[in-house]
Amino acid sequence: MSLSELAALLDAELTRARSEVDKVETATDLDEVERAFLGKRSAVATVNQSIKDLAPDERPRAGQAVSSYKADVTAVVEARRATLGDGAGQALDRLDLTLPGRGGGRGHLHLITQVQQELEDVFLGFGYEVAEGPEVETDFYNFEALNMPPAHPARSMWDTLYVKLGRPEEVVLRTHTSPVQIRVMESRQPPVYTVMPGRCYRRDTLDARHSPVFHQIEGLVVDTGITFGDLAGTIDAFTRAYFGPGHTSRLRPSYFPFTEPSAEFEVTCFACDGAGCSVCSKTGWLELGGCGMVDPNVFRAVGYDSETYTGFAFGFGLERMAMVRYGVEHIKSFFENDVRFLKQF
Ligand code: FA5
Repeated sequence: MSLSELAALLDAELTRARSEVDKVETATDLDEVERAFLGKRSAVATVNQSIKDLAPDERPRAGQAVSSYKADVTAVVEARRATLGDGAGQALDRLDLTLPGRGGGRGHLHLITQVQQELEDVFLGFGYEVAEGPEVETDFYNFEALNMPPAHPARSMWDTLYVKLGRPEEVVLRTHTSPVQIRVMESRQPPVYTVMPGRCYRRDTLDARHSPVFHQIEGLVVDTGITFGDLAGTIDAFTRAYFGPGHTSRLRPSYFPFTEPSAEFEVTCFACDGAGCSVCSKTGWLELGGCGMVDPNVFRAVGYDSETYTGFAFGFGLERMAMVRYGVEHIKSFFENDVRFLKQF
């Protein structure tokens, strides 16, 4: 190819490029035209290859012709690209809003919520109702009505967090769900068969079994002729319904100001099967909660006739239940919100 042929070819290509660029309607088509006139398989690429065959004194002019062709085609393409927009509009035009969405990875209820709902179901099956009460309580409901007048030494059983409201030490973050017992009894006359789940707060240092925030489920039964045998039978039925036949439980004598007699409810440690380990403080048993026969003073505080009615109450820790049932070794796992832990349940 001579220098003049080369120049004529590039002129013709530039004219063709202008007309093709004028016709395009989309950014994709424009990309294609650009490739056709400037890419590896374009006429200018062939021309470029043939420059070496020209006489040495012609080569610089041929090089200039190629450069000027490339600059002209690029300018034409860029001008058209500007009128077509930056491509975002094109992409938007192609967005099909009728397509189904991508899977959103839906979550599920937290393990403690699942445990709470399952326990509610067990007790609903026994004929109980479910009630709730406030997490910020007055001293009256958290302590006084539960047979702990001001300065009663038994208050020290609970490391309490006070709220700056009312008189000093009048408002507390409830240390247990037992104040809901009082609220339920104030609102109605016996018979009462109720469970009361909820969050509790104590100034407890975090360890494998204790957290400053945790959950309990309270139970209260008040009727005529209720005995400690009914309490023991209920706990036994509940243990079998919830943990299954492989678990044994025991009631160990204890003390609570609002029940008399009182007991601790314990199950065999899941981590060592009763042999004794760090999870159960080497006792082989894990304490799940307290229980007992409602003290007549509590009935008096709510205006129930303690000569006619007897009853029992219990309060269990939900995190402890979940630890036993699912083999969770540290209570902090429930609060860290590590998805790798949460999604297992
Ligand atoms: C009580 O809170 C009583 N109100 C229980 C009760 C109710 C007794 C009705 C009699 C009649 P206690 O302080 O032992 O008792 O707590 C009960 C359970 O709550 C414990 O066995 C444990 O399972 C759970 N619990 C208590 N403190 C914590 C904590 N810091 N972290 C996790 N769980 C806890």
